[in-house]
Amino acid sequence: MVLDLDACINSLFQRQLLAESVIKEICEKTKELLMSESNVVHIKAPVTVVGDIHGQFYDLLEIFKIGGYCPDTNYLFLGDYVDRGLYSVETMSILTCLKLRYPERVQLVRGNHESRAVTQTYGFYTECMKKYGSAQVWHYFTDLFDYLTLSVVIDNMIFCVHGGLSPSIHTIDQIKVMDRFKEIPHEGPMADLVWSDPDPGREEFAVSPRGAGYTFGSLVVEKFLHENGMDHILRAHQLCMEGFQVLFDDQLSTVWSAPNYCYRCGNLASILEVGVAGERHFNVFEAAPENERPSATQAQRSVLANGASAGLFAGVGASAIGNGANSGSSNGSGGTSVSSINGGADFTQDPIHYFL
Ligand SMILES: [Mn+2]
Repeated sequence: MVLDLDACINSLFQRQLLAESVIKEICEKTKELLMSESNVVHIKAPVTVVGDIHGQFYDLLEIFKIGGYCPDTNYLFLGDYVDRGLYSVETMSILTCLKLRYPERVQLVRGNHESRAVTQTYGFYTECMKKYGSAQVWHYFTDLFDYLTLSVVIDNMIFCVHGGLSPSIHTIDQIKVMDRFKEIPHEGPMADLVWSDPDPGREEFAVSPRGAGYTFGSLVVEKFLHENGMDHILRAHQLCMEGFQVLFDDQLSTVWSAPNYCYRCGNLASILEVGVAGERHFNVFEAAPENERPSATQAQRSVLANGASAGLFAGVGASAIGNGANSGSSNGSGGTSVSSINGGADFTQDPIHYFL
């Protein structure tokens, strides 16, 4: 059977899951596509930049409503597509389809949650088990994660990454020669790119309270931009109550795209529109109204609609709906990995860890 990506995208927009065999094929094809991408993908403005989504699929649909649909709007997603929210599967499915359908117009950067260890603890693994009855879909997507690029440069001016800078990376050329096709290591330059955070109270690098990556200050940012001939760093990874934050005399921005994070933080979200002249505009938005009642009725409707839709349906009910935002903290091995990433702290005691 020929893969009909437009049909897949349509059914996802109608809140219907794809069949496991379809996800397998999409992931295999997308891996091939990503394999040829550099660790630093160069793109041109205009582009709309999206920060953390964390499985908040209804809010992602809102983003397309606000920012425009593909391929009319070019998108750069900065990672953390999965975990925390109730719809990581739908979120990853639609983003993967869009990347495969419009490879030049959609860029997907890897976040620290695009990892086997982290997704076993923070929801994605459990969600895959609930929605498909096996871990296959989780395997397809987490294998795909190993191929996601690490950074994007817009018009040779704006360096974009999920987390931030690394004490062992001085030039963008150094990123280009890294071996990225693997699980995110616990330390080293690849870990730093997805885990680090800016610290406006400092000038240099310091140990990160996350237990992975570093915090970095004003001098680090200035030096990196100067040495690489760039004028801005754009990243995600940190909850911003106003949806975004601009630091270091307009040299670094954080964009956060999960409104009312975990369905309870009460924060705003934003997408950042970068114009052809390099101008930056944060488009701020609130949580989508659909989030208020992700009811069992809704899940049932989705199952019924799926049953009649030409074999795209997964065959297992969308039963993760209504199970609470943090469904996945029970996996022993995942918990151990993440605890060690976090310097031994037992984050599983706290239902929401804003640090991750
Ligand atoms: Mn993150």
